[in-house]
Amino acid sequence: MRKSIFVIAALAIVIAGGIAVFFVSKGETPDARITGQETNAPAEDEKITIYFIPKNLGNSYFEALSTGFYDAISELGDEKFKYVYAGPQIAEADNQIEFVKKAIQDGADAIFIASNSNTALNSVFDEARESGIRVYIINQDIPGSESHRDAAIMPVNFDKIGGAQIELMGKQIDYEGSFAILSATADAPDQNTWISLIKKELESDPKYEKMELLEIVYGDDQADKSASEAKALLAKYPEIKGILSPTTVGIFAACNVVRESGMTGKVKVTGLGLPSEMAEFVLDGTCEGFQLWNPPYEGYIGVYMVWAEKKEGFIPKPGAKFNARKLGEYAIQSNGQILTLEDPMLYDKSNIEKYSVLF
Ligand code: RAM
Repeated sequence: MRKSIFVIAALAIVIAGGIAVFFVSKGETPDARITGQETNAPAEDEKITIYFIPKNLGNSYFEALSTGFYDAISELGDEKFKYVYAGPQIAEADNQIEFVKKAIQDGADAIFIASNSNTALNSVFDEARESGIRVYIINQDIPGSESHRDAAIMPVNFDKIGGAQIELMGKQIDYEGSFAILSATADAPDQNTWISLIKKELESDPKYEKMELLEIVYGDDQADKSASEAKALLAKYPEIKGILSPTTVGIFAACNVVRESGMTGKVKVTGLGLPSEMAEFVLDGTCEGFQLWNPPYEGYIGVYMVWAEKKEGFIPKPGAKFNARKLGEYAIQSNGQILTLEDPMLYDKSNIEKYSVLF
C-alpha cells in the first residue's frame, strides 16, 4: 500500500426515526454556558456542512469509509463542521433522492454519495449543484453521467480491478473449472464496471480459457439475500469451483454458506472484502485471499478537498490539486476522478490480523 494506515477514530451513532445519522457537530461547551464566555466555535450556519450518503445503511463497508470523514474532521476541528451520515435502508437509487433533498434543504456545502445508479439521480444532483452545493461521487463514479457531478473519489484505479479479481479467482481454482459471480444490486455502477472488466479479461486472456463463468447473481448488498443466492449456486451447480464476490456483503455471506455447507476448500470464495469481517474465514481456510483498498482514506480525502475549497480557493476541476495532510497531495484527473490509491491490496494469512483491527 502506497500510504501508511492510520488509526480510525471512534464513532458516535445516533439512530433517529429509522435513519441512522452520524453527527460531528459541537455547539458551545458546557463551561461556556456556565460562565457566559464567548467560544471560538463558529455559529451553526458558519459550519462546513458535509453529507455522506452511502448506498445503504447497515453496510460495514460504508461505516468504515465514514470513519475517514471523522478522522479528517477531528484533525481540522470538530467545532468547524457539521457532518451527516444518512442514507436508505435498501440500496436503491430512488431511495437516495430524499437524502440529497435533505442536504439541499440543510444548505450543505458538499454531498458525497455512493450512488446506486449511473443515471437515476442526475436531476437531483443538478438541483443540488444549482443551489451551490458540490456533488462528489465517492467509492466509484457514474459512467456516462459525469457532467452531473463535480468530481469522483475513486478508491483505486478501477481499470485494475477486473484483471486483479479474475486472477485471484483463477489462481485459487488452478485456472480450471466453473465459477459464479455474486454481486450487489443489478444497477450498482461500481459492480457493473468491475464485472464487465472481469468478463473482458476472461474472454481475452488465454490463461483463463479453461475457466467458465456460470452465472451472475445479485444479493443486493443484503446479508440474507446474498446468503440465499450463494446457497442456490451450490445447489444448482454441484461442480462449481468458486464464488467471486466483489462486494463486502456478498463475500462475507458466501464464506458463511460455504463453511456451513462443509464445502471449505472445495468451493473457493474470493472477491472484495473487509479485513475485519473476513479474518475468521482467512484463518480457517474458507477464503485463501481477497482484495480491497483503504475505505477510510476516501472520506479523509473528501474532507480535505472541501476544506481546500473553503480556505484555499481550490475549485474542483481537472488539473486542480489539494493537500490531504497525512496522505499528501491529490489532483483531479482529466476525467474528473481522484485516485485514492492506484492498486488494490491483497489480504491473506500473512497480513489479515494486522489489517482486521483497522477496518
Ligand atoms: C460493498 C459495496 C461497495 C463496494 C464494496 C467493495 O460493500 O457494494 O460499493 O465497493 O463492497
